[in-house]
Amino acid sequence: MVGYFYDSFADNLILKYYFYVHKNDQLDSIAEILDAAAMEARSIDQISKTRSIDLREAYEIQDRSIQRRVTRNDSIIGYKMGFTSKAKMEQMGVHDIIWGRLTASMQIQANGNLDFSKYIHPRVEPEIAFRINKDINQHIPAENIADYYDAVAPALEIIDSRYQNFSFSLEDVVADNCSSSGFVVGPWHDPSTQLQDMGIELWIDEERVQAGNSNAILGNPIDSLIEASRMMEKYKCTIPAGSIVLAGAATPASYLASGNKVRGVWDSMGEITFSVV
Ligand code: OOG
Ligand code: MG
Repeated sequence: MVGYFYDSFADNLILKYYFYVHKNDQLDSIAEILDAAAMEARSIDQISKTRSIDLREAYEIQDRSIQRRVTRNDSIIGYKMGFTSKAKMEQMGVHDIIWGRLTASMQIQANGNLDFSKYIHPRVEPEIAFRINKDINQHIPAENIADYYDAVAPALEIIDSRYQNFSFSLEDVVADNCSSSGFVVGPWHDPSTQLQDMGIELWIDEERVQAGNSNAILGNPIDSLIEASRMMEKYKCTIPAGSIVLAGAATPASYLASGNKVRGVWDSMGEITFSVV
């Protein structure tokens, strides 16, 4: 009897170890596939069509795929929130707040150029950025959140899902670093800038393609930073002082084409432009 219990206990451990090693290898290989797709600007099938991954595993894949860039001398300089507005949730059919990482090589200078050949099917969306001045690794209550950033700025995010047709499940998009592939930050403003009820427009060439209001971002863009802090606690991560945090788009995203001149306009924070070349 004792032997039987011992044996089944040992078998169980071996089985658990086997699944652990196997899962670990699987997460690594998905991270490698997503990293290669991003680097080669090549779309791939949705992961969820052939493999079942849960949300924690999706964040683990995201972490590992971004770490692959870091080993190639890129560095994480910020974080992005996604699906913080109804406009975005409805456009993409995903209804949970997500977060991803921004690396130095993803940054495009204001008035600079975006090289279209490095993207698959890029879209642009208007956002608001926070500059963090104190590590965030736990849920920060609303009354203290102002202690954690020292500037705010208008920002544009370039998203470029690595999945065909920009279609994905929640787990797929998280594994794919929440589609993030570029961002432009405009001039930094005083942290006391009123972020609520700010009109935001997106222009491509001579056409106004999106018009919205900052209240679309969770009712108040600051709430997106609070959400980011909650995520950091949940996933045991830290947003270090000095990081940029993007609050999420206030409007749906618009597709880019070679030759486009893109302009975002924020009431009381000015404009950002870039060109697609
Ligand atoms: C996912 C990223 C969502 C936002 O601002 O809501 C996002 C996507 O739309 O592909 O960045
Ligand atoms: Mg975004």
